[in-house]
Amino acid sequence: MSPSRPFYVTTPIFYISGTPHIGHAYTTIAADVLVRTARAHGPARALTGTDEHGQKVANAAAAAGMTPQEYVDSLAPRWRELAPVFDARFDDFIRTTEPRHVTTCLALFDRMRAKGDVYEGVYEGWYCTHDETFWPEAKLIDGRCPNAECRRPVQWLSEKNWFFRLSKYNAPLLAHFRANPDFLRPQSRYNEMMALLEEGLEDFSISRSSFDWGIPLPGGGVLYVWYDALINYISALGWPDDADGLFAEFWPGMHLIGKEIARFHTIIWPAMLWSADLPLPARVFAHGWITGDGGLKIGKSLGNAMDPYLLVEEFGADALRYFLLREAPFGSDFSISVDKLRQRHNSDLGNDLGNLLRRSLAMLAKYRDGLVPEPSDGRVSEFVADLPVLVRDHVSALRFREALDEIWNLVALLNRAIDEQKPWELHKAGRGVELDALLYDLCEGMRWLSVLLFPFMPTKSTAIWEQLGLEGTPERAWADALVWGGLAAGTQTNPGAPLFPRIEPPAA
Ligand code: ME8
Repeated sequence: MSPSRPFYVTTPIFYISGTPHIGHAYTTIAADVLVRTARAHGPARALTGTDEHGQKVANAAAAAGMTPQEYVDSLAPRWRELAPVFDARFDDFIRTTEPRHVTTCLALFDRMRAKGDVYEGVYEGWYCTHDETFWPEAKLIDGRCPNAECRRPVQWLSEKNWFFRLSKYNAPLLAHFRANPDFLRPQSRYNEMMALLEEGLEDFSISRSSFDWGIPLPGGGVLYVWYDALINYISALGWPDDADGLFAEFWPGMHLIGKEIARFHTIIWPAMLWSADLPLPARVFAHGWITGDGGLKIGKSLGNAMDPYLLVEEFGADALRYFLLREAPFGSDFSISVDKLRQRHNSDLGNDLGNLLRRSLAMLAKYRDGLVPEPSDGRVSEFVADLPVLVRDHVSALRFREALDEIWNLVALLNRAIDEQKPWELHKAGRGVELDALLYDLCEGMRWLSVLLFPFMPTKSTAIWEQLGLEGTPERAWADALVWGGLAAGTQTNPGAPLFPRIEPPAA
């Protein structure tokens, strides 16, 4: 996220036949916070989308009595609406069944083949048709499928397929990892991938000939679904037909993924790009998992805390966004529960932030008819001087929690200023200059909060902006907006509804 380079972030493309849940929302929200922060500093772009090929999709379509295309078309809208529900704003949504994606996949395949990295071979092994999985001989149990819920007989299957010479990129990948420890974060995932690289990589099949729901290859067969899926990150930038456009501006980008797909993104995908003489992704961050409710009670009004739509209904998108990024370090697993969410909603958001706005604007209304006094240059201006850089650095390094901690230090400072300086006493004692200085600090401090919080809580930070009586929205270039004294004297504030009205637990 350097000021000189345009910023590009992607989420995984989600399996179209899956059900959107809180984990998908998590990656989507994190990508949105990243790109909103980046947009405050220069050109930035975010991509999400759907992964629509593969045998499972074909089977599900058949079961639903539809063609695969009809089936994926019927499911795409529910994934398209995922980001907007969480107030996440993506520049593009790619579907792997779109012609623009097919063109890019075939062009990449041709490049890799021309390089001598794609060759024909026989893909064979023990296959369980029910599970659609190849099993190594050593894994079979009494010659049957090792999946405890299946245990059906397996068959020897042999397919003529295209293979990618992944082994050729083993040494370059090792060197790349060693020279760029930040290529994959957090450290735990980096260590895991290093272990795989040290073990050695084998070539693997990048096409299938036993089914046909995929991108067809000229000589027969279809592309393997993961090979096809990874390419979405550059097909959405128009490579190769429009390689001088978005691709030239935004590639290489950064991939945000869950930890289970690190191997595809940091070993296979970079090798594919290398083979096609294209730049590797700039960075990959493999975040942790949201686990079940960890045995914690789920409120009666919510059947399932993992359903992100219900959570948004109950708490609003901004509170959910805040909770997910404040609750745990981004690389770690964590569990969520409605109780924890409610608690953070009521304390951090309602008491700390919401009451700060309410109290400050109420005092301004009472003592100064709601008009912002002359700018002061006191303690708060010194405190905030480094804040934009700190917050931006934390966000760029995916330390969302730490970024919010820094912002909350300002919230705490402003609340403390009220408690310690007691504006009601200043007023009673006729100490008007000090009262003006304090009221200005509070209003200007909240203007800063509104700008800094915009990437995390776009709707509520806009409400703060509006209650301060400001025009437009807090979506601004930080370099211009975060200058102390930006709030003009005489601005008529406009107190409104509480930001985060208290949410009571359901009656027992
Ligand atoms: O893997 N906690 O798609 P997918 C946190 N199509 N994040 C979670 C999560 C959880 N419990 N569950 C899912 C695929 N995610 C492929 C990707 S990319 C070229 C192809 C998030 O629908 C997380 O980002 O299974 C994870 O990597 C992704 O959803 C998996 O989504």
